[in-house]
Amino acid sequence: MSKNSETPVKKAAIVGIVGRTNAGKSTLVNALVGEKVSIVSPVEQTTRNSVRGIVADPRGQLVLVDTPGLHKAVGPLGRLLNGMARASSAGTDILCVVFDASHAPQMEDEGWMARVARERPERCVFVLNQCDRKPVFETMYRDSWAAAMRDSGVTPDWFRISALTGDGLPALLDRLFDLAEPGPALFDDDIVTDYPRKLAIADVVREKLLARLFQEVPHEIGVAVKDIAERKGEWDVAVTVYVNKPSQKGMVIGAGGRNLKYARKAAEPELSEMFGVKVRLELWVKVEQNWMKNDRLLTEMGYKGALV
Ligand SMILES: Nc1nc2c(ncn2[C@@H]2O[C@H](COP(=O)(O)OP(=O)(O)OP(=O)(O)O)[C@@H](O)[C@H]2O)c(=O)[nH]1
Ligand SMILES: [Mg+2]
Repeated sequence: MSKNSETPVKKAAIVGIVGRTNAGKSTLVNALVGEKVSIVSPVEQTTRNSVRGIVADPRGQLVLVDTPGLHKAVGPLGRLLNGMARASSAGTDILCVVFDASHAPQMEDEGWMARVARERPERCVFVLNQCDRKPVFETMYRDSWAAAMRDSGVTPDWFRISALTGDGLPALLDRLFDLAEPGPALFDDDIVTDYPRKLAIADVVREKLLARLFQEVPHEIGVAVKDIAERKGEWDVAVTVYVNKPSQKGMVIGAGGRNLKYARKAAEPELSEMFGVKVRLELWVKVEQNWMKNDRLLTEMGYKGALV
């Protein structure tokens, strides 16, 4: 046997992580990467960009593409995000559809099943997430798929996991590497994401604000990093939080500025750790009516066009 044939062939694949909003896609990506690359919250439409997380191990490299979750579209941003969600299955080698198994299947879950049956991706896995919560509606998901698949001929593997506790993740990862084809790594093995730093900082600030805001306001805030002033080992970052209406400005700021203060105090240490420099944030709230229709701002936030 030649020396070459004994060397294990490295594999590579782009894995599209799709599913309904709040299924736990970003939590899963972070758990598989082993580091936080994508923000998480109980609020719908948390993820607003395609965020790539990179898993490198001796078997090769998986590029996990976290995407905005499909939801009942409200307003121009909602429609934009749903468009991104639908487009996200294109250009991937493996499609990984994530369901929240602690709730019965909803319209958006069945929408993904119908899409899989129609588009027949060559490689596809179905992930029942949140199995640490009881009851688990596995049978209902399998029945919905049986109704959707008809004669599509697609037979996805099913996995029961908890992205929160890590249960079931090694088996899922093994399967993803099985499905991956031999090929060169797409990114350096020592990076966990190629997400631009301005967008990453804005997302962490938005995550902290979402933890303090409820109901309609979260969907109407947009966060943009305006400037990063770098000194030796220190970054001063100017951040603008856009709201849609004057009444929302006070809600975002909070009594005596407490929401902004909370967001700053929670985000600064996390960002300092993430980038290995001391990060100081300056947060401003600005009313910009219909910012979600403003192409310049949407581009600045990475929701449209080329990334900043
Ligand atoms: N108990 C439990 N909670 C989970 C699990 N996975 C995610 N969650 C929670 O579910 C909520 C939504 O998680 P995300 O990862 O933000 O969901 P998402 O699918 O990325 O949502 P969008 O970005 O809005 O599409 C968060 O509060 C998570 O902590 C899980 O396996 N078990
Ligand atoms: Mg998400």
